[in-house]
This record gives sequence, structure tokens and C-alpha cells, in this order.
Amino acid sequence: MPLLSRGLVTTVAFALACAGCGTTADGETRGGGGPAGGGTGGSSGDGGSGVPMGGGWVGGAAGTSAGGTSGGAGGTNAAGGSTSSGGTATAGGTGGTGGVGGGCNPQPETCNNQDDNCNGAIDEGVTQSCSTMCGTGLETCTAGQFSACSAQQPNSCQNYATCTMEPQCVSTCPSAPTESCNLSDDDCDGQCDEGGNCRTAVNRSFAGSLGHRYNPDATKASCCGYVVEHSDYFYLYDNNSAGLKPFYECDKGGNRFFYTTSSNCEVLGASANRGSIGHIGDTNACGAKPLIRMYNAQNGRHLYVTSAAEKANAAGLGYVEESIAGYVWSSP
Ligand SMILES: [Ca+2]
Ligand SMILES: [Ca+2]
Ligand SMILES: [Ca+2]
Repeated sequence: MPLLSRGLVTTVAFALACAGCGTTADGETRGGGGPAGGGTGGSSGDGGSGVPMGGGWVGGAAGTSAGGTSGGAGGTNAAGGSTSSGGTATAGGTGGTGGVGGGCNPQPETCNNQDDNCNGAIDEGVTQSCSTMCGTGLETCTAGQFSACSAQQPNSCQNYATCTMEPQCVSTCPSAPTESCNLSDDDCDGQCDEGGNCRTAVNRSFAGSLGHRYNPDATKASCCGYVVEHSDYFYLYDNNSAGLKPFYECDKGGNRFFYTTSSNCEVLGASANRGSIGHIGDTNACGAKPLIRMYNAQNGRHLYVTSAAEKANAAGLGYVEESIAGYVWSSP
């Protein structure tokens, strides 16, 4: 019976019995095991070591891991038995088959830093869709890591309508608009209508026999016995716009004045209107403060103040608050 056809257990038993093969009981001398086959180099994985089988050697187990270079080492030739008289030498066993190298099992390529599809490239062509507030794009895998989304990324920019930072889908943020006289901080620098081009100072002057006058025109402010006591008492806008109204100077007769947003000068009628001294605010927008209108019934005079201290002082002189005439500013 050929030795190679025997079962493994039997074969191993024989192989063990045959170690150092010598003369058998029947006088025959059997040859030693033939050379074990060297394992064939696997494309991956080291082959296992050869094991004796059937007098020869089977190759090493197939390699399993990537990067292997060779199959199992072949067995060495057992020493042939010595030949005794009359014995028949039996051929040594055939070397075992070399171990089969570990194969690559092609799978769809995924982003795992492995060559899943066995084409020699790792994570090639693996992408996934993504999006930002600006649109959709792709993330591309390299060495197990997805890149940033190719869709446009929002830029943090100033919203000049609200003066707040917000993400915008632009590569370059819009530049600041030019400040204009509109009761708004157009360039969002924290200052409203700055630059000195919007508002003009109003002089406050006084004449002991007449009371107070408020006029931006220095000539008028110094007319008719008036003396300027505060050259920039408050500021009014030069031009009208939303949130503003003309503030009129009304002549009560004899160069005594009061001020109102009524073009008819309230009860006096339009003929008393000496024209606008500027434009006063409807609200405290753009840093405005109230202009408090007071009246003294004892002398028939009006007074306009911009602070609680002045108001208290005027109250001590018999003035009573009538209304908020409008809102004025402290700077041009
Ligand atoms: Ca691949
Ligand atoms: Ca500004
Ligand atoms: Ca402005």
C-alpha cells in the first residue's frame, strides 16, 4: 500500500516509528522520508511549517495574513536506512505540497485604511455625500479618514443690517457701507452717524428781558439783545429723514420764542413760524436724549433743558414740564 494513501494518524504513527528508519522486522529496509516540499510562497502570510506525512512532508499551512513571503519550510531528508542484505529499498515519501499563500478576498472598498478590493490601492475612490448651509459636496477618504466636505463653507461675516456676526455663504465678507445720516450705525463700529457730517450745533442764548432762544445761526443767536450762553447746547440733524421732524422756531411776539414740531406753531398760527432750526428725533435713536420743554406761567416763557439737573433747577424758578419736545444729540 502506498504510504501516502494512509490516514494521518496512521501515517504519523508510522513516521514516528520510522524515525531513524532502520531495518524492519521482515528484514526489509525502508527508505527514509523523502524531502518535505517547501511551501510555495504565498502572496500573503507566512506558510506554516511542514509536518511529516506519509514518509514525506506535507507543506506548511497556508498563510493567512498579508505580506507573507513564503510557504512553510520543507522538511529535511531523513537519513535513508541502511541496506541489509536481501532487503528492498523502498522509495522515500514524496515531499508534501508547499503551503498555499494567503489570498486577498476582494470586497467593496471602504474607508478603513485597507485595500478591500485587492487592487493594490488603499481606500481609493471612497467618498460620501455631505452638505453645509451653502450646498452639497463630497468627503473623500484617505488612509481611513474622510476629508472635510467639499461644499462651500460659510464665512463668519458682519450683517450690517443688524450689526451682528453671522455665517454667510461668501468667500469674502462684504465691506462696510459708508456711514450715512440715517439714525443708524451703518458700518457697525459702535458709533451712530459719526463723522461730523450729519448734525449741527444749536446755540442757547439768553436775554434777561426776553428769556431763552435756541438757534444754530450765530447771528440770530446774538440778535436783539440775546447773548449766547452755550454755543453747542445740543445738536440737530441738518436734513430730514425717517425718525426726524423739522423743529420750528415760533415767534410769540417781541422776539420771544418757543420751539415745536408744529409748522403752525400750535396756537399761534403759521405766520409765527420763523423756520426750522434743524431736525429733531422722534425717539432716542442714535444716542439721542430728550429735550424737555418747560413753561413758566408767571412770565409766559418757555425753557428747554436736556438734563434732570437743569429740569430741577428750572422747577425751582417756577417752570413746569409740559412735554418732551423731541430728542436731540450731544455731538455732531
Ligand atoms: Ca483598493
Ligand atoms: Ca458707525
Ligand atoms: Ca448712519
